[in-house]
Amino acid sequence: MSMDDLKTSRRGFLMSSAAAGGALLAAGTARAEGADPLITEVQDWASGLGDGVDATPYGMPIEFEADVVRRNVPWLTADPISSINFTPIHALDGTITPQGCAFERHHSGAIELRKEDYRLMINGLVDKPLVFAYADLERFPRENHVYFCECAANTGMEWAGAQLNGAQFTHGMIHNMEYSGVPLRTLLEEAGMDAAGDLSDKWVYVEGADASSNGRSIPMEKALDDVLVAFKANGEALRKEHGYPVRLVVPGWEGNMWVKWLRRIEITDHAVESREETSKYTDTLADGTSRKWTWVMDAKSVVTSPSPQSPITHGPGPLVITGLAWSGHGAITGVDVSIDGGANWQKARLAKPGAKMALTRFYLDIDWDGSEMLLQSRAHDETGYVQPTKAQLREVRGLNSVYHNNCIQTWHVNTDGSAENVEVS
Ligand SMILES: Nc1nc2c(c(=O)[nH]1)N[C@H]1C(S)=C(S)[C@@H](COP(=O)(O)O)O[C@H]1N2
Ligand SMILES: [Mo]
Repeated sequence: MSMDDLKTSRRGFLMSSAAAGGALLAAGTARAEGADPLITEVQDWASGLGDGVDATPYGMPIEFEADVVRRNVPWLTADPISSINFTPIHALDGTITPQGCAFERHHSGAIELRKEDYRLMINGLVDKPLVFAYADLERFPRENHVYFCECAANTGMEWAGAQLNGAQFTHGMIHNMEYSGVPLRTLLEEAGMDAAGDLSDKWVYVEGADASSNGRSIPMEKALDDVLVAFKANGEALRKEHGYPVRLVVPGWEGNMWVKWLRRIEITDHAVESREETSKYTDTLADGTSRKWTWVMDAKSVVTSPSPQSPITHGPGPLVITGLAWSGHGAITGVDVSIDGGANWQKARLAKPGAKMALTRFYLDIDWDGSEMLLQSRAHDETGYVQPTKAQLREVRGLNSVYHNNCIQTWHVNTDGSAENVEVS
């Protein structure tokens, strides 16, 4: 058999098997009717050599994925130092956020702090004030946990109406990582808490080494429960922008309490009422009074695709609808998806059973008829709580709020597959 014969017969085999693939991939089948050079021709990448193993000692995503990056909305803040950027949730799948595209929120910029220069002080109502060097922290028994971190301002621009056109911008102040660290409880016990007496009315005040210090008061009950002093995320050292070398992880509670570049922990008999827990991160109600101590992030979800930055690029037929759900009160137990603006709901498939205070990935696999959709998702958590509509939230909270907006999001999907942010309240 000549080389040409071989090529012809191979091509024949591939084409017929592609055709046998059948209805599911209609567009692919149509293309296979002509000779597809990607199948029939020897390609450059198959006729030379690739990079050697030493080309990239620490790998970056391939250039074709250059779009999957954090993005800033410049008009939101006066400058990029005290600012926020957003995780490209519209382009990710699964639940773990790679550190390199996990949102950042700084009040005075991301500082560079060497492990050698790192000190963590525990003082206040302790038996013996202590200072830990980084290497000291590594000698305490460690735990691993996956948790989401959501800024309380996530979705905050959407109170008055549909505002930012993309899931990255409406819901991207969130990341979800596997942390390795020492329970805060262990370090507090090392310092001794007899001096504090009755712990039930005590607090810990935590602050960072950056100029903003971002001080927050945490009730002792939470401090002794599941708070972690973390130094690794997704297996590797924290990135500078996420608090290298050590940050606080406060599961289920608003991102502001997750103090980065953690410098000091003070046991107190009162809440400090710092800037970050009075003039900021409180919710002004309709009557002008404010809610405070709104620590827990309520259950929430969003369809990440299709969405404005992730339009449908194929015609009618099989369509994967997917998104994320989470709750600061525990595990997600279910997610409903509506394609008609909340008139009818279908149960989505959870990729894995919900885990406490961690992102849950959901899918709804539909046969799209090509007509317009008003896409929504609605989360349920283990407490029985159901994610509210925008109207329900406004009824309780009024229109003055910024933080803690966990309402149902709507994407209007057009017949051409493009999508936009709309309000269905
Ligand atoms: N020291 C310090 N910790 C901080 C902040 C800060 O500016 N300085 N920002 C807080 C806020 S408002 C949020 S939402 C989270 C964001 O964490 P990230 O930058 O890892 O996404 O960190 C919190 N911890
Ligand atoms: Mo935040």
